[in-house]
Amino acid sequence: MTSPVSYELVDDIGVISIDNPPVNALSQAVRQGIHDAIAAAQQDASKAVLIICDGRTFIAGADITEFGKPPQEPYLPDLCNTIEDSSKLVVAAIHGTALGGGLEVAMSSHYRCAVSGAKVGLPEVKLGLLPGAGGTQRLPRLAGATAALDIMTGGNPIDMEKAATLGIIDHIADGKLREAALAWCRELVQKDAGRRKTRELPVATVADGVLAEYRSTLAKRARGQIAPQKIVDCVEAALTRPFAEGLRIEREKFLECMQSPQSAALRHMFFAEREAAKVRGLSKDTPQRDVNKVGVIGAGTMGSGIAMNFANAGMQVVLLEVNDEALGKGLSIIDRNYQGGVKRGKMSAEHALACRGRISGTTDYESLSDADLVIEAVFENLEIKQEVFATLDAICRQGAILATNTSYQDVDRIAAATTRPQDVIGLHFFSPAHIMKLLEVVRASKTADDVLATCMALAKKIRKTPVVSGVCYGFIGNRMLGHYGREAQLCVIEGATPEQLDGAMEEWGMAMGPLAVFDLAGLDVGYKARQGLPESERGDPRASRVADALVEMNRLGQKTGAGFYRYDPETRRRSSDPEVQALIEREAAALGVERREIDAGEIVDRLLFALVNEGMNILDEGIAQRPGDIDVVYVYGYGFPAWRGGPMHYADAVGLAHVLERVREFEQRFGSENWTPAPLLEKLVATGNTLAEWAKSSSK
Ligand code: 3H9
Repeated sequence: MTSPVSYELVDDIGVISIDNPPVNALSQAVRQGIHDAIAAAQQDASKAVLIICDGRTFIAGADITEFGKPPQEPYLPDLCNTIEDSSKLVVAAIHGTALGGGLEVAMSSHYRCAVSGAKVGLPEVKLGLLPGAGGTQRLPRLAGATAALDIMTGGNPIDMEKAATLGIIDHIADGKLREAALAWCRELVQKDAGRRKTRELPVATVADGVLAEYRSTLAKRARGQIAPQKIVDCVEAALTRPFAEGLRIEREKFLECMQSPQSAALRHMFFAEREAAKVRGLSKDTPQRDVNKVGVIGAGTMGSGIAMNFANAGMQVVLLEVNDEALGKGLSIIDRNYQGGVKRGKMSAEHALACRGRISGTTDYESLSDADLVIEAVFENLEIKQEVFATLDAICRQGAILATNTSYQDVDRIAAATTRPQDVIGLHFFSPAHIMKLLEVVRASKTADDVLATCMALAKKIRKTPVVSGVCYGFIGNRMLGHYGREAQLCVIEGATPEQLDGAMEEWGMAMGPLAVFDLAGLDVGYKARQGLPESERGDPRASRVADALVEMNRLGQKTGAGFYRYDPETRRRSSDPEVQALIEREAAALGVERREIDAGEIVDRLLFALVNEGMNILDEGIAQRPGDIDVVYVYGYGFPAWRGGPMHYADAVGLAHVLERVREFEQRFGSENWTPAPLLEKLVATGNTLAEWAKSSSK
């Protein structure tokens, strides 16, 4: 097998080139190749050594696919020390993204140059890890402890301007990187620049209390996560101990992180997100339709947010409403959102203006006749949606993609209102649509392959994380949520207060408890959805008693200042409300429920295993392609903590046998209406398989 690393002498510079697509990850072969090339350079006529990469990027990190397997020599921390100890001067030349182990290799080099568009970062924290090849010790020496903490605990890459200011990059290369870097190497040799070992640089001390303050901020910002706190421990070691001792501490903490369930969950999410973008049975070279002009029907909160996504990605958008007043309201929502983005520093005023300039409004369907994609975001009512699609069928050009943003309705029935069901698809955005990352792409029974392929690619263009769902009531996310929400509300009827209920879920890691989420979304949304269903399909009638009563009292949630909680009009802080407690107790009495203490363990298990059990049914029916897709839906759309890995990974992590045991116990206690073990769960437990194993075998 040929090595992904080559070494050659270009005059008096030894050039180490790495070519390991797609992102030049530091696999064993790459590490070995660099190791051998550095060894060769010690013996030859080179005066300096250049490390450079082919393809789209400098090394983007350790090879994540090797994690969890027995480690193979040469180990990355040793390789970094070998580079730093080289008797020949070593220069790293960066393009694309030098991330994780990639930046650690660069920081072990004696000098670093980069093209101006490159980025550097230490994103290990996003995998539940810390930089484990000297990064926690070298970065504080180059950039100072505070900047290093920001970079390592945030995990986001920084641009060259910042990297150069912080002293991470020494030289910005103009023109072609290879030539420019070679020229700079020669300049360094001529100047007799000498080997500048990062490990020998002093670390500037920080004021008393800085680390303690950092720890307490992280305890809130990264609640429940272990890696960020361990990064602070390592920086403390960099500040107070000799380099070698710091490296030893880093190694110890890195291994603790690597073995943690949190890192396993986050690594699972990394691959699940990328896997979700792939549609089984759809070949990579499925043709795609051109989408330049987008129509959005309905300028409510949802439609306005949807329009912004496409404008932000450079497409022309026409927003349609029934009358000028509604249209004006929608356009002012958009103006406010852009102003908010500029105020929060998310985009420049010029960029916001350019994006806003791509959105125009209309009340005339004819304006959509030349659109390449039209997304309907009107009222959640099947008949109204069918009418809209019949109109679109009459007006839109042949080949236009007709999408519905419905959260619940049957996309096949919507498609049947047209003469071109092959062009119809569901694009389910999550509120606020210009911010939330998730996009459920609903493949109806007649959706054409090129329509699906186009929408998956388009999702990436508008910076969403797409997940394909089949057609069913609520698709993946909301169908499962129905079960989670039911258990939440039943726990409240049976004895938990709203604060206990939400507190238990937030303590476990959810961004927000379910009742607070209902209040945020508006209690009228669920109310209307329930009213739209025949009584036989509304689920356990006891569950929604309190929510229905709240809506009837015009307590619709945050928008009316009160729902399950009261909200401070200024800060939106929630507080408990004795009136709600009295209502809950009245409803419980009316249902003949004797209220009892419910502990956090029961709350968490009932809510999460209700999700998991329904997730199993969704997999069995082929609504979701794989368990990881469901996890992506929950992490990106429902505030599920990524470090728990999504509900399906969580089920594997606690053990499917345990999940089944609890589901059976709940079936006995609460009845089989709500708690029938999913056949797939029973099957997997009977065969002793995990969901991950099942997913692997069913993808073959
Ligand atoms: C680390 O370095 C630890 C060290 O401190 C210490 C060690 C001792 N490994 O994202 P994309 C695959 S931890 C293996 O779609 P983009 C990815 O799965 C690491 N595979 O492209 C996908 O495969 P497929 C720290 C990797 O252009 C393909 O490459 N580094 C790795 O949108 C394309 O990926 C990171 O955490 C990897 N490291 O974005 C960086 N990275 O085509 C992680 C990617 O089969 N990577 N793949 O689905 C990224 O953030 C993005 O991939 C990157 C490119 C920004 C580089």
